[in-house]
Amino acid sequence: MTAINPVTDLSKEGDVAVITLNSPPVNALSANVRNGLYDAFKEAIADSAVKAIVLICDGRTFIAGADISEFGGAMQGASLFDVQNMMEGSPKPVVAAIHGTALGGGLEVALCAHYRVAVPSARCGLPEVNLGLLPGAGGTQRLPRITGAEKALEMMTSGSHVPAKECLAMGLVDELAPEGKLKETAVAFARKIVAEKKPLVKVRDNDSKLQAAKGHPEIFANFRKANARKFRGFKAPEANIKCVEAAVNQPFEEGLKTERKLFGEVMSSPESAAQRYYFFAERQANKIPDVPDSTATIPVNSVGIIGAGTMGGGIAMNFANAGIPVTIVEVKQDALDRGLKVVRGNYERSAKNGRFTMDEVEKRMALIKGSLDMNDLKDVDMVIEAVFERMDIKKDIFTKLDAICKPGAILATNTSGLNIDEIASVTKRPEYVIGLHFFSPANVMKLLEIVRADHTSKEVINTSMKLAKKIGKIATLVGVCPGFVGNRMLAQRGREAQKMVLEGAMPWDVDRVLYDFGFPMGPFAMSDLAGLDIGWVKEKSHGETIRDVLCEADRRGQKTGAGYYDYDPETRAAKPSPVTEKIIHDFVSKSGKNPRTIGDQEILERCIYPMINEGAKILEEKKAIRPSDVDVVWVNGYGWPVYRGGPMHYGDQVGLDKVLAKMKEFQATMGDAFKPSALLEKLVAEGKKFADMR
Ligand code: T1G
Repeated sequence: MTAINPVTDLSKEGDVAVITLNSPPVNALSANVRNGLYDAFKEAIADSAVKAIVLICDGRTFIAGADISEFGGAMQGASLFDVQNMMEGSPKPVVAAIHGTALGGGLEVALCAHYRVAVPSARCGLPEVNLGLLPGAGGTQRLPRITGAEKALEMMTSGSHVPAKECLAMGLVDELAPEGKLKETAVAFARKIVAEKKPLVKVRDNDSKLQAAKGHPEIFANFRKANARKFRGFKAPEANIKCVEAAVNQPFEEGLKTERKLFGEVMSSPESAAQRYYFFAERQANKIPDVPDSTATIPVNSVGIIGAGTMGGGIAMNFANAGIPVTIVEVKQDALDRGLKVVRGNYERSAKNGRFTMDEVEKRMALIKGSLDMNDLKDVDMVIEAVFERMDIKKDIFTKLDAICKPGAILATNTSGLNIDEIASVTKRPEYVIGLHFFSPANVMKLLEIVRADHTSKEVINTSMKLAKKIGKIATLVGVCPGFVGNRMLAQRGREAQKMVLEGAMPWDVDRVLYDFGFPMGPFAMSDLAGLDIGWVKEKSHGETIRDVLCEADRRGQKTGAGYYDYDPETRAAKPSPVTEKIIHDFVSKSGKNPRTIGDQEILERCIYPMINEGAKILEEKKAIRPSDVDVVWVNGYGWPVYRGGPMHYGDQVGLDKVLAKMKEFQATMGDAFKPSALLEKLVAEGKKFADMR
């Protein structure tokens, strides 16, 4: 065994050289790895005793791509292309041995080997599109030559990690090795290639799989059309599609040039900068400075849920999906039956859509038990309360749970903004009380705001963070304050959206600006979807707000076919409503105000900048650990477009000095709702960004 460099070893199994990478955590193609590969291949190729070469990785995975943390910096060491050309041009067979994930540059390296062997648990993919990029090391030209154009389009624009068995079927992998026997299988495979004088297959030379797409531009046109909604706002998907078109219509080397040109364009785009920022933001969110990963955790093998409403049912599904038995407690049988029926309906719909079998539906339903007796929760490890947002009701429930539940059981609340310290104060175990704020639909939305109360213990925090990962959630730890992080900032946007309508803007103007910005839906369309009559009491309504007037006119949103918008009875498409327009005009003129035209830029700034400012206040008050956590909340819980990174990243991209100046301008004309936070003032004064606060 020769150590080529700190992360690369070269050894020999008889006449087969084995190059082993070991660069934790994911053998990313850092300068060290590229140098190691280059020198190791050079040595193995020059060694006359070597008849074949196997490339394998130690640790949890094969190469998971280029080292994203190197992007934006000056390129050091050997170039990836030199390594790839060395491999592909090798006069001796090169076999890539894949375990874990061969992703991005990692798969592109493997595609320069002459053969690939993988264990069944391995997965391969080109997920660069998730970073706002495209495969920039020949992957856009080599993958279609193996999978055909259509499969390559699907893989490169979805970023999917394809299981090894499917890769074998596609020809992306040549042989599967038994789990745990990858190296020996790859070495034997290499030896067989030599013995049988098998050809040194260069993927670049074989474009037979591309023939089917030649002269069929409709393949690309249809693909673009079918995904237009999904790709809206993103730059990278179109660049990936263009590369596959180049693979079909251009010779390999020309296609490579097209790839390099487009790679340069997306790499320098603000969208990719935002998506790369976001990649690390999500991983940072797991790290709690004063709660190290090694902090003890409490086993959670059974969960109780109070309330079988929309939230309770959705929350229960997350645990059943992870194989954790759940007991849902309700007060009335019909409410319980209704809740369990909704859960079964959700599962059956997933089975109908082919996500899993009806057996799986029964298996998951078997893990969800209903009860009308809170005492049935006496032995569970964790209880999550998901009832009506009233403090008195929550305090009553926590008082009872504190008496019923075993010592050491975690008592969590799904409140979306009430004071958790106050809830914890009615228990004798405030250190076991925590907020687990799920987002509706709770079985779908990825975000989980984990709310740390004054007495919540580190064990309970670490347990909750790890449990979030186990049930497939992206968690951020936040502090107790009204609305926590997400809803607190949402209120800023909501306030300004409502105010601008009272000043003359139409709801659909505000929604269009936020939709064009990248949100899936604007606040008024969202209200129509949720129902304008949530919390509205007919007897107490006297036309004091536009919403009152709309509800009094039985315009309660999509469910009544009209709200802020009119909804087409057939297609349910929303269209601006002359009725609402009249209601707003009458309401504004009755208030004595003169409606004015509000420009798109003002609409955007008045909706977004107060959110950024509120995010800064949240950081000032230490209700969030870092700016990127605020961004994780918004991207995962509130539809903030990931190609804009999140409100805090967007503030940095716009320039905090501009945000501050605009806030001050608005404050001068519209009052202290726009008062800049001290942190925003401080960062601008120091010429710093939120990104400098990490
Ligand atoms: N570069 C740098 N660091 C990386 C990395 C990468 N490619 N991938 C992961 N990490 C770090 C991550 O930040 C974390 O660090 C740790 O590894 C574990 O990651 C030329 C241009 C491989 C499926 O997009 O999808 O190749 O927080 O928590 O859940 O065409 O990581 O512990 O300090 O995510 O087990 C293309 C990105 C790059 C794959 C493992 N590749 N990675 O998931 O662990 S662009 C990707 C992943 C490219 C070429 C182009 C996942 C994973 P820390 P983790 P995990």
